[in-house]
Parts: sequence; structure tokens; C-alpha cells
Amino acid sequence: MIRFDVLTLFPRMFDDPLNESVLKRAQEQKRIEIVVHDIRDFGLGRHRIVDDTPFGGGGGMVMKPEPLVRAIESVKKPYPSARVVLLTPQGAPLDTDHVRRLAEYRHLVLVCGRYEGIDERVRGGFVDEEISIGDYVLTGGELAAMVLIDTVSRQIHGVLGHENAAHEDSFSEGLLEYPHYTKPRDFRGLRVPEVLMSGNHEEIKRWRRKESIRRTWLRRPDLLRRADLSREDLTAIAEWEQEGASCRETA
Ligand code: 4FV
Repeated sequence: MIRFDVLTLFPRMFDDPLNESVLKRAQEQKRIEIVVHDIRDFGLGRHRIVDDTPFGGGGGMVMKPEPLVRAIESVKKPYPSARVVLLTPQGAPLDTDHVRRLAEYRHLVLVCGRYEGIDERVRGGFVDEEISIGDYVLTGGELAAMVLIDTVSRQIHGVLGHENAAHEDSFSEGLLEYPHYTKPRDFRGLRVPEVLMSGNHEEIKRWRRKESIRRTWLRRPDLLRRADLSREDLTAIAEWEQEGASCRETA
């Protein structure tokens, strides 16, 4: 079971995306819990102020420290060991190793920034870690928080239909996934590779591994440097390097 407390100025953004299919069932089965809090409820004065102009000038607004820290402290009160995560382009890139580590926590508090960002003093003492979902700027941290909730939830026991799904997918071994096929065997003359209909599971396993390596070699050679490659993998790569462009992308 993992609990996500989300701090946002737009709580309704979380109404629908997390309440379909796998994540809906996971909440019903109490494998994950998602609680959304409106930072505006911690705003200052009768206008519930949450942002202000930046010291030093410049356009845009900055989220004030008081409402954010009040919200974080209020959510953490019953759960002092909760890990506070700020979604920000300045954060550590979210990858599978990171996702697996986050899934070890029983409780994550996700802080969603808006405008130009949050007051720097919140980061210092009230945030445990900062995470980025990619080197681009969003209008808010909400979509990044949803991405994190989705991918961390997949690591939780029983959330995915068949248990080892999360251990089979892309990046599980730091490689891109092999091609998938289903019926019909012949689609407009495009046929399913014979090996997949052979019933020879050893052969199928070897074909899938080779396809996974080839696709990673072609599309994400950076991943190969960190992958744990067998002699067979290395032989295949050497052959492709030899053949050069000829074996380029049909993969
Ligand atoms: C973001 C990202 C992101 C920056 C300014 C929210 C926006 C605005 N969060 N990964 N990339 N956040 O762009 O996590 O406050």
C-alpha cells in the first residue's frame, strides 16, 4: 500500500486521469491511496493569497512560502515519515531506478508548483527531494505528479494484472521492450514472425531478447552502456555494427 498526498492549486485536475482502469482498481483494492489538497486552503488572509511578485523584478509570480509550508506540515502531521517530493524541471530526472526507489516508500507528498515556481526557502528545509519528468517546462507540476503516481503505482504489488508485468516491461533491465504481436497472423500481408507461433519458448525468449537489444542499439545506444549484456548480446551487436546501416531501422 502506498499513499500519495498531492498539494496543488488545481485539485480538480486529478479527478479523472487517475480514476480509470488500473489506477481505479488499485484504489478500490486499497493498494494505493490518492488524497488531493488545495494549497489555496492554506492561503493568507481573506483573499487566501498564495503567490506574489518576485523580489528582484522580472515577469510572472512566485508561490509564497507560508501557504506551501503550512500545507506540507498539515499533511505530514499524521505521517511524520512521509517523503516530500517537489516536481520541478530542476529536479533529478525520473527514471526506472528512481521509480523503484520511490515505490519503497509507504507515503509520498507531491508538491505541484505553478507560475514561475516556488519560493526557494521552501526547497531548503521542507522538501526531501526534487524530481523532473523531462527537460521541458509545463504550466504546472500537476501533470508531472500524475505521471509519477501512475508509474510508481505500477511497481506496487498486485496493481498490474499479472504479477511480473512491471519486471518485463521497457527499462526493467535498462533496455527497450521487444516488439509485440497479436492476432491476426496476417494483417494486410504483414505477417507475425514465425518464431512467435512456434511454441518453442526458449527460442521465443531468445528472439525477444535479441529484438530488445537491437531496438535499444538502434534507438537508445546510451542505455546499452548501462545494461548488463551477455556474450550473445555483444556478438549480435558486433554483427550489426559490422553490417552497418543495412540493418538499420526496420526494427
Ligand atoms: C516540471 C517538469 C515542470 C515549471 C514551472 C511548473 C513547471 C511551473 N515539473 N518536471 N518538467 N514544472 O515543468 O516536473 O511552476
